[in-house]
Amino acid sequence: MRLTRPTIVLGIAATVIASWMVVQSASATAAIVRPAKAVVHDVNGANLGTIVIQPIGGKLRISGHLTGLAPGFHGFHIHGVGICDPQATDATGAVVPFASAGSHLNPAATTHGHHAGDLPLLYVSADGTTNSLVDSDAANFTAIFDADGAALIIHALPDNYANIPARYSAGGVAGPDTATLGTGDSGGRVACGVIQR
Ligand SMILES: [Cu+2]
Ligand SMILES: [Zn+2]
Repeated sequence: MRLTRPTIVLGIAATVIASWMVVQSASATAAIVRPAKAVVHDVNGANLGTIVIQPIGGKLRISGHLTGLAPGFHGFHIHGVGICDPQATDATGAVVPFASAGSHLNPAATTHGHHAGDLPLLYVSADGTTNSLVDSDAANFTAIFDADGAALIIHALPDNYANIPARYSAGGVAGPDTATLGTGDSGGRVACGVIQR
């Protein structure tokens, strides 16, 4: 068949429209992944603020403003269970606030400092406020929104990310011990927020 000029023009137009429709449907799919959020409470139930978790370009942007925290540096992690119970108990029955949130989010079974849930320290000013903004490519919504969910936890103490040089060891223990490798010695859990869609 001999193609006329109008047929070729129409063919090109149809191709352009089809390409445009593919782009439109791809952006519509991306728009379905809405931000998650965590409303953070302290052990007394006071609302300290909200952290938003937004997927951007294959990373999670974790941002928010919190108040009512003790000044200084605090360990800050995503923990692997979405339960923030200030009256949670350990195996001995002792109350350990927010122990219900489990350990650091860690689907790849690595050591602390490499957990998917490990985040940079929160720095809290003398007025008890902090603005946090971090882009993480270690965590993702698949791990966060698994069957038992996940929670953001703020600790009482700074996190050392298991970065204990071997020269600090004593008594034949080389470098960080199991507690350091598990949690970075960031102490008790002072605030918690369940991550929700
Ligand atoms: Cu933690
Ligand atoms: Zn960790």
